[in-house]
Amino acid sequence: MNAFAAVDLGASSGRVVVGRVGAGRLDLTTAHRFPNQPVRAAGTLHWDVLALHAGVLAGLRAAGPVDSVGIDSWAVDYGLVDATGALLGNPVHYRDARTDGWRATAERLGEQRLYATTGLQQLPFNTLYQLVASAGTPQLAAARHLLLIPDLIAYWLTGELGAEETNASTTQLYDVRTRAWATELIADAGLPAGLFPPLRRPGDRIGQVRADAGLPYPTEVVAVGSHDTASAVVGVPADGTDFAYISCGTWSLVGVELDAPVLTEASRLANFTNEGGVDGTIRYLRNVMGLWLLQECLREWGDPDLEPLLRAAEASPAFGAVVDADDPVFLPPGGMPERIAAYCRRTGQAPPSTRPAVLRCIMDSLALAHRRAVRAAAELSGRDIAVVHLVGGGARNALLCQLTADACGLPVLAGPVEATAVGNVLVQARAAGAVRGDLAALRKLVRETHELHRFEPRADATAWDAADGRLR
Ligand code: LFR
Repeated sequence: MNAFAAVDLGASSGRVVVGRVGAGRLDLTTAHRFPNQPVRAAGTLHWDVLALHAGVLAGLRAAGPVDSVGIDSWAVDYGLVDATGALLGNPVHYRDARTDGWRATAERLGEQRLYATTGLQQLPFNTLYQLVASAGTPQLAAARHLLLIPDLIAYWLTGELGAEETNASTTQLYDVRTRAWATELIADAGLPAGLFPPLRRPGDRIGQVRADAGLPYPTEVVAVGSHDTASAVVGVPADGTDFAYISCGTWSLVGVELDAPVLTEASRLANFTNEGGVDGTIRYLRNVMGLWLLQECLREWGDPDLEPLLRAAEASPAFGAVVDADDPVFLPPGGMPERIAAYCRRTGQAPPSTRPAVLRCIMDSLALAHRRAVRAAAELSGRDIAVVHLVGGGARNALLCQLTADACGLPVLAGPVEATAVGNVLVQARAAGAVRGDLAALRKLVRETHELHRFEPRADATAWDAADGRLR
């Protein structure tokens, strides 16, 4: 069997997973897992990217001989390198407040023009707004190449510069119609055109791993859907096209897979994004705040055991309080239980008074946000949806899966938890000839090799309608 290493960097941890692929076989084992701890220094929230790279190298050593390595991570963030290839400072975390003034940039460049060109949702942390926020700094002046996080790790491993296009499509500097860098927009934003390296596609060979990486075996790096959500969507075990997906981890990415972008005014106003998927597909989706709300509460409470808390949340009354999970007040780190309470007070609701009640509020609110996004995706794209696939860490959370089925009024098929690593491995395996076929064929292999959990909607639609009404 062929073996492939998937490097998957997430907002709270990274992992190196080895996928063994053969006829009808797809086995994953985690070789190494390491924390990803953002660091605030001099008022700026950074990624500790050298610690991440050290974790990647340790993981690749632990993985043993592999045919190739594929790298994915969260989107939008980048490192800048100078003419000698040296990294200019630590990459800044997308949750840093430096982009708070993003609206002025959007207005200057024109919101409609931005959407018509890039098809991207407005998120304060889009690469465009991060770069504009750093205009005039010596760092930007010295920069020769912008490397998105997976491209930076690939550069360190191989010495090759490039920009993988699923992730490039999240920058708001990429033209979704021509599938190339949006050169006019880049110029109008006052950014140097030369900063953006040539694009590469999932499945492209990037290069041999350098000897000084110290791996005890020779291997090469192959481009995958380097935006983690692009890899996760490959790993969605859907049969046919009438499905929505929720890639549920720190974020919930909720949407459908399309052949062409939806660039209508209604779509722009609904803040739906058209991100590039593997094989030229479009990931038409919305960012929902996701398990971040839960993770931040747990962090604040000193990381108690989640299972008993979730059981207590399940037993707590439904709809005690609900929040709009998409409200930007929930974006920055810190003080999450208090921010939820403040939101409730502001909207005339009694704040949840126990930890299980806070968790229940989060679960109900996330399920409601999932419902709104699934329905809007169907409406705006004209796609019929018969089933919702929920993949990623959230697939372990039976309460959230059940509430999502109830709220959407659709069956939820949960799993795989490791959809991102699955998608990363499958794109490498196909490039190596170990599996063949289109996304449908890859997904068939995922269905055949992974157990899924099915959640049927329970008939209480009116209660969800009422809760939704409370938020409007
Ligand atoms: C999920 C994700 C989302 C992106 C967010 C920030 O991990 O990649 O798709 O919007 O992180 O980069």
